[in-house]
Amino acid sequence: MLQDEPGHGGTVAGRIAVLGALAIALGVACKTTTSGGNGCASTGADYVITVDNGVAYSNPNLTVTVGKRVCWENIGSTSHSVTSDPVVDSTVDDTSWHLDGQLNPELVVLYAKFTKLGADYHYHCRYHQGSGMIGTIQVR
Ligand SMILES: [Cu+2]
Repeated sequence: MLQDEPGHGGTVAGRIAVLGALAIALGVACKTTTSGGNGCASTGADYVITVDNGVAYSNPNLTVTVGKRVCWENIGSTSHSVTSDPVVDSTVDDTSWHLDGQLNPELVVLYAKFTKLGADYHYHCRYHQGSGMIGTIQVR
């Protein structure tokens, strides 16, 4: 399990940190690369979006209900990110949407604040946005 991996001491719960004064539920956790990636499974996420050595999220257009937890996991060896797009229209978008998670192969990114019914949460990869690596979470 995670706590046995050299160089990543501590418990899973200890590594899933709530960051920021606004209590945005962004967490990162180590995962065991030798087991094929159980990192997101260890977070209890409702949905898992994977990335690999390509330039696409596995499910770039995901629809969830309010309050679900989405976890991004890197199953390849190329670094990516999960980075929120700027909010364009505050009447339809969630102005609390701020996420910039580094998605290295040994990390997962968990976000659990999809709280605005009807909103679209747009995001991209900082490194591969120009290649079309974008995604949207729709809350319906
Ligand atoms: Cu990328």
